[in-house]
Amino acid sequence: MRGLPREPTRRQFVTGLGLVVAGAHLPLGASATSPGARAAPPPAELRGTEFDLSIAALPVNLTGKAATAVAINGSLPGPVLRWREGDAVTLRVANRLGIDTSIHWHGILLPSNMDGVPGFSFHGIAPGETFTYRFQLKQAGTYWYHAHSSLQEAMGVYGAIVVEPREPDPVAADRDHVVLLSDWSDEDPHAIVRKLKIQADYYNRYKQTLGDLVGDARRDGWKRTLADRRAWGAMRMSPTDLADVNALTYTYLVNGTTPDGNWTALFKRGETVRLRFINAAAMTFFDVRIPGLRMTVVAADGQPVHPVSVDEFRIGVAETYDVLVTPGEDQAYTIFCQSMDRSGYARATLSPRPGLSAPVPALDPRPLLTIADMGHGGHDMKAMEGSCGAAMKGMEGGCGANMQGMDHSKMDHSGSGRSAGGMVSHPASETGNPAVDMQTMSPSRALDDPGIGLRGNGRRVLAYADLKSTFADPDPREPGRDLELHLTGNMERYVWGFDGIPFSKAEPIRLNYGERLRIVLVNDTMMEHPIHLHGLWSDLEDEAGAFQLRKHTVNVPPGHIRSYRVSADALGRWAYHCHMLLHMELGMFREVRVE
Ligand SMILES: [Cu+2]
Repeated sequence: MRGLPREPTRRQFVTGLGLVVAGAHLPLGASATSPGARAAPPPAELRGTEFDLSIAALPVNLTGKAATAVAINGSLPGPVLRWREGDAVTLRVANRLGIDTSIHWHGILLPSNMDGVPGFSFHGIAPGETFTYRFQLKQAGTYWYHAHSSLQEAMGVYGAIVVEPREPDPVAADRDHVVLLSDWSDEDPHAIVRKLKIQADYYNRYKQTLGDLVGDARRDGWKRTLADRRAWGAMRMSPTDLADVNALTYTYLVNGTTPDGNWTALFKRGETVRLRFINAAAMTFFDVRIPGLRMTVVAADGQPVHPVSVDEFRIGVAETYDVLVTPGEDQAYTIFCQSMDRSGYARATLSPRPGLSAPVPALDPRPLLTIADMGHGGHDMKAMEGSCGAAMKGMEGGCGANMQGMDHSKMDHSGSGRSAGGMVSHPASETGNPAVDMQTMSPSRALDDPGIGLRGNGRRVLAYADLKSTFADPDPREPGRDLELHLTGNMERYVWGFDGIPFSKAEPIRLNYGERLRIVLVNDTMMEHPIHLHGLWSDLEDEAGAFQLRKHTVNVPPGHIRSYRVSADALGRWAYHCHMLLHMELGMFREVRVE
């Protein structure tokens, strides 16, 4: 058909890159599949208690361009490791690279010297060496593993872990498929870092245009539109900064396969299929749905939850969700995973037979951050008018001056009821600190907010509030103390930290062995930060402060405050960091020492 506003390029076909022209979407049917070579061999599935893994460079071609991945056992992702709860597993990891490497077993409870973080109770694996990991499995569920050395994780060193329960699985399914999502760049991730250091919005080419401005003004009136633009301009930020790196650089993969390659999971009509979603991306959040099917979420981060039926869920970097689907028709269904910034998608197919495909939905409209998202305690656009929820350092004349002419009658400093976090104070280390470019003043505690770009989309979207562990608080002691940490950054300098301090200048966080404490995270930035504590569980609290959900990675959206309980029941030195790989690399990292 010639009716399309713009012909898609081959790269768009292959990579699932969204068309940049607003409103132009190409349904990707079977005819779009190119005969191009598969990028890399698919992962094998390995079972048992003894495993040999080898990390080496691997030539791949994912986008039509030759590139070099770093791969485990010659596949991207590495093999799916199927373990059994209670077993002791032995994993010999051989380094065939010219530089040090490592493997970290994400979400797995184990002794700290088996955790695989170089520098902490482990030296890394030198070139030519083989390191033997050995630990006993104390848990069941869906997890994953990845390198914890330089940026190798972004180059392909990751894979899925499925730990079968010792007792019969309470979740009954006829089939079981791993759906591992990732983001691939032909460009070396170190080059991406260099560009981000020079100009943080290098990869953000979705700047609002004059046309957007006129359109917004028609809709919202010039006064409001210009006030909004002026506020963002004063912040020296862009409301389109939803992802540091987007589909112009990344190709989004399902089990190592491009959208064009159409990874396919089989089913028979009426069967219940368990899909184990793992977000192994370096920098990408995905919004996942399967048009025509409801999904019942049964586990989060490997741990069982009370079943909740949804149309869509957002999966942060490093999170996992297990869902059940029961396809009632003898037809193909698309597993559609659009990037949070709507620049592209990963795509796979659930099908009764190989070779089928279903329509691929259009990308949703690209959401814009509002000033309210930055921490007024509500997420209604009106909440920004006349309010100053987020204070931007360097804003000329302060918030008041910039908000002149705005409607102060709508001022609402109470936020939105129970979800308002109230005013927060900030650590002194943030003051006058060039590594901190903004602070939230009144962060939201809301757990029922599906998140930017998912609100009111007509679908039932999962939120953290929907997820409740099937078990009671595993350590019902009241936390003995609170540890508050602020997630901070400066987008322009592309530096990240806790409390304005990067890892290189920080003291370890010391926990007393056996204590139960509360960690409170305040997001003082405009990006999402999925925070991962190694070695210990993060027991998310509900808005009233009671135990709700056991996780290993807790996402904190912009302008939000979240708290969880931690039992310091494993001695040693543990990594604690944002799982956005480049945020971690550029400072949002701490050592937690349990002693
Ligand atoms: Cu982060």
